[in-house]
Amino acid sequence: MSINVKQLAAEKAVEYVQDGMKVGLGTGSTAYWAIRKLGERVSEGLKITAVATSQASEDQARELGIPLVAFGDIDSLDLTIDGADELDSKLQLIKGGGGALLREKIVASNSTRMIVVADESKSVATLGKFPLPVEIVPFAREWTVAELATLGCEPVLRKNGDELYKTDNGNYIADCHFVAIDSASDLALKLQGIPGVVEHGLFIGIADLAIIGKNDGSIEII
Ligand code: ABF
Repeated sequence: MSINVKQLAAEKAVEYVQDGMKVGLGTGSTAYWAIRKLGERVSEGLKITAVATSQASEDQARELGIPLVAFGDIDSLDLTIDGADELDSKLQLIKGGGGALLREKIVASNSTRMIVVADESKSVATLGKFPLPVEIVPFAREWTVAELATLGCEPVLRKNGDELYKTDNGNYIADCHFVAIDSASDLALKLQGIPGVVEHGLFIGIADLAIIGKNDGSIEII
């Protein structure tokens, strides 16, 4: 039987959750396993409250009986567990492949600690092979896409069938093909300077720990 490395990493991360914590629930197929394990621990008596980063995670948590609160009803979170599309050795991340980057960044930034959970294919020397998701305002989409292209990437508006993909916040996503990002922090500053950009998928200085499930069944912690 092959090992589920996403599950391995996610379940290790859930060991960091303690009674009384306010927990941010990530999105995606790795965060799914963390939420599942949390649900198990809640059914065994763990007392937590949680904030979800997407409708999908909220639905899963509700089904498992994890007590949920709205982000606006709490001051801050203790711990967020979330996946990533790419991560490097400095714990810089690309996120947003699942489309939930804005809420993910808000929740992670308001958490005392963020743990990234991933399988080893996500770990890279240089970020950028995975197209960087950038959430943009529909009103200015052509102009914003043209501005993104001046940063040296090929932006492609994400689609859902024949329609443009809409985030949980009603915005569009431009997937920016860079190939390699030399300085993630410089790029983050440039992206923040484009008015039509709502948020981008570079997470810099946000993650505190990465738990990586490896194909040989071991776990690497960065
Ligand atoms: C979310 O889910 C993301 O920000 C990232 O896009 C994605 C990772 O997905 P998976 O764990 O399914 O590979 O965490």
